[in-house]
Amino acid sequence: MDFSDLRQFVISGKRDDVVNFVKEYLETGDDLNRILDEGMIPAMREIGDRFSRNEAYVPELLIASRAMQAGLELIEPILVKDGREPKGVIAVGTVKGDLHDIGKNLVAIMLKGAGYEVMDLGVNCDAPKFVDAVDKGAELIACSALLTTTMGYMKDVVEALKDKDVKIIIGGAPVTQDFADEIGAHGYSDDANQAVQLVDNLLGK
Ligand code: B1M
Repeated sequence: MDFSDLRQFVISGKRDDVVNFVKEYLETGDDLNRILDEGMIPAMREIGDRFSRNEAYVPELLIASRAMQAGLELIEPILVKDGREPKGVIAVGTVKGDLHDIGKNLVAIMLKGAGYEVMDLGVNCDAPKFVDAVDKGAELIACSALLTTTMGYMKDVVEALKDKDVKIIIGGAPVTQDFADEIGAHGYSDDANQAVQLVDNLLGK
């Protein structure tokens, strides 16, 4: 299967074409990861690179992300099977000041697909919101940031949770393992699939 058409549809924000491509791909029954890893994720990287070169602007980023989100909505019900006893409760959120949610949504979908109950805290989450999630039963916090200007806030989240019995993992394009170590997070992952393995390990599942 050639994913260049799909990449082009995402880059140019052609939502209906993305939806049709994903529907057709789903009928083949092939590996779902390919549609993400060879199609939609590299397309978002490409539009980001164009933005860096001043060849694309915020509206283009926005329509591309809406097109990708439409594709993700079709994939989610296939990955997520209901009716199982959850393996644990995870709260996912993008930190304060940051509105990027596609990576966070992907992490939420993969965790649900792996059998976790997910509390999706959304974007622009301040530290009290993460604390509240722990008070409501979250055993692990998964924090996302896409901006170098917002990743620092993850330290505030770790600080706010230091007296709680909870694990914290972080991720997002500018985040690294060194940064996770520096702020005292329990783990770091650079993609959504790896995040599931990390969560399994940290919660002993
Ligand atoms: Co923005 N943006 N953006 N943007 N945007 C980036 C991040 C940027 C790198 C683009 C660029 O310059 N090349 C740049 C950041 C530069 C920097 O800080 N170094 C940038 C900028 C500058 C901005 C604005 C400031 C632009 C402006 O207004 N002038 C602004 C900020 C708004 C704000 O948040 N306050 C802005 C706005 C936007 C839109 C709203 C238009 C839109 C977001 C829409 C949305 O999310 N609903 C947008 C987009 C789409 C992007 C790019 C193009 C794509 C991001 C994306 O969705 N990627 C991005 C360029 C890029 O990343 N190369 C860019 C696909 C997604 C699947 O990948 O989120 O990285 P990602 O998730 C990955 C991993 O990181 C990991 O798993 C996923 C893969 O499996 N992961 C985790 C993510 N979170 C995790 C959490 C975990 C574990 C793994 O658990 C702990």
